[in-house]
Amino acid sequence: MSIQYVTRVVDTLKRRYPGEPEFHQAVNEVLDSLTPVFEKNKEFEEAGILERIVEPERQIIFSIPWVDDAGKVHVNRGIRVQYNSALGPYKGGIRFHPSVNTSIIKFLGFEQTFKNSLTGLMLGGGKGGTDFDPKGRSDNEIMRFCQSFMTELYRHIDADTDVPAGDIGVGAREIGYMFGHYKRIRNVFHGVFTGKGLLYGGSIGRKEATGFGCVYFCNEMLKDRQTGFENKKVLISGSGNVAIYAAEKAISFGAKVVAMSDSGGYVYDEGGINLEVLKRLKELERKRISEYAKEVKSAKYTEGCSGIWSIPCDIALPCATQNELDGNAAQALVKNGCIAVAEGANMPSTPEAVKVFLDAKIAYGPGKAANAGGVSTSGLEMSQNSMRLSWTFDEVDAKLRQIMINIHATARNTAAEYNTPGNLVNGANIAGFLKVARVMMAYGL
Ligand code: NDP
Ligand code: 2IT
Repeated sequence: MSIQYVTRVVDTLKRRYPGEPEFHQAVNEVLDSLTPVFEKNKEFEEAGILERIVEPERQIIFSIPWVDDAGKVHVNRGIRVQYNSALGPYKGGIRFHPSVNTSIIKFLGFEQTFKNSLTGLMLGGGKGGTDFDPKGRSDNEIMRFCQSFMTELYRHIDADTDVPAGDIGVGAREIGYMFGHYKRIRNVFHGVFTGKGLLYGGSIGRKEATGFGCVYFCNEMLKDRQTGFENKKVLISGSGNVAIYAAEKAISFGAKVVAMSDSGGYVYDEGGINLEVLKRLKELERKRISEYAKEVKSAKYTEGCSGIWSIPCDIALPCATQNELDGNAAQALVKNGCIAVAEGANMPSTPEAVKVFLDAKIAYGPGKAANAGGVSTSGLEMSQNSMRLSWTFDEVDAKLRQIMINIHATARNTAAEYNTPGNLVNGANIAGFLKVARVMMAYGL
C-alpha cells in the first residue's frame, strides 16, 4: 500500500535525523502529495525511489575560522548539502544567518531539488550556508569570512558539479568575494557561481529574477480568476533581494504595495511604499526598515514583523523566511479578503497556514513553484557562461516570464490530473517529483 510506503519512509527518516523539525516539515509536505503517485506507479516503490530521494547524496560540514577587525578569532560552521544530481549539477544558494543548521539547509536542499525540476532546466538540487551573522560586520570582515568559507568549499564545487548562488545574507558583495577567492585558488574562470556581478560573468536580470518571477507566477494565478494586479493592495514581508523586486514588479503591474518588513518590524503606508527610498536604505546603506518611517512621514512603523499579516490586503507575498506566516496569520488574511498568496520565500507558511489557504480555496502558490524564477535565471546565467556570451535584459526577462508561465501551467494541470483541481501544492510536488523519479529510474541504481 502506497500510504504505508510513505509512512514507513517518513518514520525512518525521523528516527535517523531527530531534532530536525524544518527538514521533517518539508519532507512531510511533499510526501503528503505523493500517495496517489505511488498508487499509479508501483515501480517507484520497487526501486526504492522515495528512500533514495529523501536522503541527500552528500553532506559536507566544515569549520570556518576567521579574524575580526579587532583581531579576535571566531569559528563558524559551514554546511553544503548536495541533495540530488539526477537532473544536473547540484544547484542552490548559500545562506548566511545565525539560525542556519543542518535541519534548515536540508529542508532548503530538499525543496530545491523539486523546484529545480519544475524549471524545466537541467539542474540538480543543493543548498549551503553558515551560522555566521553578517549584520554589523565591516566589508573587510565579510571578505575574510567569505575567503575562509571558500578555502574549504572550493574542493567540493565546480561549474559541472555544484554551482552555488545567493540566499539570505548573501548578495553580490559576498558572491564577489567567494568567486574571486575560488578563481584565485583553483586558477580557473568558469561559471561555478551564479548571481555574479555583471562585469565578471553575471546575468543581467538575475538580481530581479526571484521577485519578478514571483509576481509573474501570481499574475497567472490571478488570470485564472479573471483578474490581475491592477489597483490591488499588496503586503510583502521582508525587504531584501526577493521582496524589493517583487514590490517593483507588482507596482509596475499597477498594484499598491502598502507594507514591507524586516526581522525587527514593518512599515505601513496606505498611499504605497516609496521603493526608491526603501532601495537606498536597504541596498546601499544596509539600514533597518524603521529608518524608512523616519524619512517618509506618511509611513507608520510597528515593532515585531508578524503583525504585517493583520493588515487588510488583496494579495500577500511572503518574501522573508521559513515559517513566518502561521495559521492565525493565514486566517486573518482570508478574513480580510485576501484572494492570493504567492511565496517568494522558501516555506514561509506553516502547515496550518497552508491548510487555511487551501480550505478557503484562495489562490495559493507554494515557494517551490512561485519563487523558482531565481534559480531559473541562475540556469540562464550558466548557459550564458558556457557560451561565453550574454543576453540582453529583455531576452532574459522574456525567458524568465515564459518559465514562470510554464511552471504555473504544469502545477495547475498536474493538480487537475490527480483530482485536486486548483491545489498547486499537489500539482507542484507531483510534477517536480515525477521528473526526478523518472530520471532516477532511467539510471538504474
Ligand atoms: P535577503 O537577505 O536579501 O533578505 C531577507 C529579508 O528577510 C530581510 O528583510 C530580513 O530581515 C528578512 N528576514 C530574514 N530572516 C528573518 C527572520 N528570521 N524573521 C523575519 N525576517 C527575516 O534574502 P533574500 O531576499 O534573498 O531571501 C528571502 C527569502 O527568499 C528566503 O526564504 C530565501 O530562501 C528565498 N529565496 C531567495 C532567492 C534568491 O534568489 N535570493 C530565490 C528563491 C527563494 P533582516 O534584515 O532584519 O534580517
Ligand atoms: O532558494 C533559491 O532558489 C535560491 N536561493 C536561489 C538558488 C540559485 O541557485 O539561484
